[in-house]
Formats: sequence, C-alpha cells, structure tokens
Amino acid sequence: MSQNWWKYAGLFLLLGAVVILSQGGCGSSGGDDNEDGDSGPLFPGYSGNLTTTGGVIYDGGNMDWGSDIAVDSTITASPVVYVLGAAFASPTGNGDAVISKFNSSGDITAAARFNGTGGTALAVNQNGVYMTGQRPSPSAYVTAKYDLNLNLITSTALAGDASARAMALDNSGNVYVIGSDGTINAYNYKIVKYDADLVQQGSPVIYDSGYNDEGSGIAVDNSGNIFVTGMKISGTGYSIVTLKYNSSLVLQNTVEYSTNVYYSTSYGLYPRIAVDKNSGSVYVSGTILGTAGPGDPFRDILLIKYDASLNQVATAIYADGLEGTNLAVDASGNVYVNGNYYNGVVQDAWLVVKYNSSLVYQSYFTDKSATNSMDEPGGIALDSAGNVYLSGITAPTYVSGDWSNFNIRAKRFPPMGP
Ligand SMILES: [Ca+2]
Ligand SMILES: [Ca+2]
Repeated sequence: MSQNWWKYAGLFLLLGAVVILSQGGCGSSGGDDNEDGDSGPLFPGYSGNLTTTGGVIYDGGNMDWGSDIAVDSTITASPVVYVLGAAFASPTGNGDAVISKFNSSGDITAAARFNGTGGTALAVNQNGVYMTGQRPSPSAYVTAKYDLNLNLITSTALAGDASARAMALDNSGNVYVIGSDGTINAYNYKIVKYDADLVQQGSPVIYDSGYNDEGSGIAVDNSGNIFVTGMKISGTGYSIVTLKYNSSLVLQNTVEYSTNVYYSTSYGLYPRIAVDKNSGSVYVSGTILGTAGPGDPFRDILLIKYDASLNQVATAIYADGLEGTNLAVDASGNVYVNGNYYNGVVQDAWLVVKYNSSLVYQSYFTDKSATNSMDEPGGIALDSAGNVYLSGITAPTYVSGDWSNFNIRAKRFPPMGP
C-alpha cells in the first residue's frame, strides 16, 4: 500500500516552467501562520479532522504530499488511523516524512517527522508503525519503525536508487519493501525483507525482464507468499508485470498484462497490488489508454483479478477515472480502487470505485476538499466496519506552480453501497 510523490517529479518541472513565465509580482509567501512562541497549536500545520467535510489537512509551509494511509486493524471497536506524507522545504530538496495518528473521532493524537526521506508507504501491526520512503541523497530506501504512539524505535537505509514505493507486512511480522534499482532506463525490481526489528533478511531480490522494470506494489498472503507488481517499459510499449514469490522469496509465477497499458514519465502511473487474504485472489490496479471519453489523453482505471497462481480471472475498466492509484480489499472480498476522477465536468477529484470479488461494478464516490481545489489521490485503507479512508494531496486554492499550496489531506468516508 503506497503512493509516491516521486511520480510527479516531471510534473513539477512542467509547472515550474509555467510559473517562471507567469510570475506577476505577487508577494504571497505561502507560509502558514503558526506562532513561534509557546502559545502555538499542539500540532502545528494541521487543521480539520478526518470526519469533517474538507478532511484533515497538513500544511508544512511549502510543498506537502499525502502518500499513504493505514488502519490499525487490531483495534476493531474504535479504529486508529495513521497518515503518511512528505513535506518539502523546496520543490527540489529531500522531503521529510510526516506521519500522523488519528483516534476514532478523527482527531490527531500524535505526529512524527523523519528528516531527509520523503515518505511513500506506511503499514501498521501490533509491533508498531512502519514507514518507508525515498532518500534522494545519499540515495537509498529508508525504512523506519515507530511505536504505536509514533516514537521512533529504529531505522535502516538500503543504498541504491531512491525509489522505495510500497511496503507490506506478513503474518509473522516481517516487513517487505519494493522499488527499483539499477541504471537509468535499465532498472530492475528490488525487493528487500526485514524482520520486525528492521534487521535485513538476506540479500535483496532482483527481477530483470531485460527491459526497464519499475517495481511499485507488494502484498503478502496468509501463507507468506509475496506478490509484487510494477511497470515494464520496453521502449516499444508498457506492460504490468506481476510476480509471485514463495515465503523463501523463490520466484513461482510471472504474468504480464500489456493491453493498452499507459505510462508517462511525467506522471509515473505505477500499478499497485492487493491480496484477498480469505480467498487468495490477487488484484492489480493500473492505468490504461482509453478509446474515448474525458482525459487528455483518454485514460481509464484498470483493475485485474488473478487467482493465487497468477492466472488472469477477470478485468474491469472504469472510464471516468483518469488513473488507478491504489486499492484495498474488504473482509467480504469487495475491491476498492482509488484514483483521479474526471468526467468532462468534474475534475481533480478523489475517486473510489467499488467492485465485488467478480469485478462487477457496485458503486463509486468522488470528493474534493473545496469547490475549486485540485485533489490528487494517494493511499486507501478500510476498517472492519467498511469505512473508507483516503489520503492524498490537495491544493485548496491551486495556482499553477505555487508549490506551497500543495498540502497533505486525509479523510474518512462512510461504507459504500450496495
Ligand atoms: Ca503546503
Ligand atoms: Ca530491467
């Protein structure tokens, strides 16, 4: 479960060019108004609540990105929620991971910051809260463990390309992180396993198709099998390559989906993966090039269902979605995919589409933080009551190129019908 600010690096460059051309002398500092004295808020930069219309927003004063969200499923009566994002001092600097904890009323109760690493993925179990992220300099995956009140316990860095994009926990408490490593245009999936104390277990596992391979999603089933997905960029086309490893990280199955798969160096649009721990079914979300409808170019959300041996069972396409960003499975086997919504009228909205386990469409909703806001999706999580939790990015008063308007946002939504 994850999301990455990294995918917008190209977009930043485009927007940066726009702002240079359009600077009109406006003196906005973009800063917030937190006091320097001891009368400031308990959690500076945060406003709102997970349950309010606009959700909770974190504005660190410059560019802030919401990337992931996780529910502590061991607390079923009043679930506790953790939100991850990245806060930047400038658009080109190393980000800091920003982690926050919310009680079942939606109020913030703890916060932590990990300097120098932009947080991309988050997971929680009885052992604590785990965060991974991308440290551009010196380049590494950085993974940290916190206790359930967000006190840092330990952290570890795996040198290599800074592309840690997703993480998963198995039933024994082991921690898995996926990203890529290699050289430009010749990357390979890189998967690393840690124990619950973040001691690395063996060498990282590398997958190389012979082309450019960007690992971006990871999930674990109840037997400890590891499922990963990512993008294969061959020069002539794009495909989603999904792999199954057993609990010893020995490769079991490989499957490639290439029909109309869309990828952009500006947006990234990486696939994600989830496992239904009851049935063993595997779901992959992604983005395809549509044939009609809104979007520029026409892009649709793709959802693929595989059986536990990665035989393709079904697919679903949602045409009013611009990109499939992340996904989650509930206790009944329903699948929720989130992404951007654009139907030609409403745009820049969060979207969640619910399918049953046969990938038959059930319902959808969209959400914006404000009428004219730009909202980009990040992570999705569910609690045992079926509430849906989203995190992502909002620019409430978005002005092209104004980085400080990008803020972390998270919100809780009621169960979706039918
Ligand atoms: Ca901001
Ligand atoms: Ca490769």
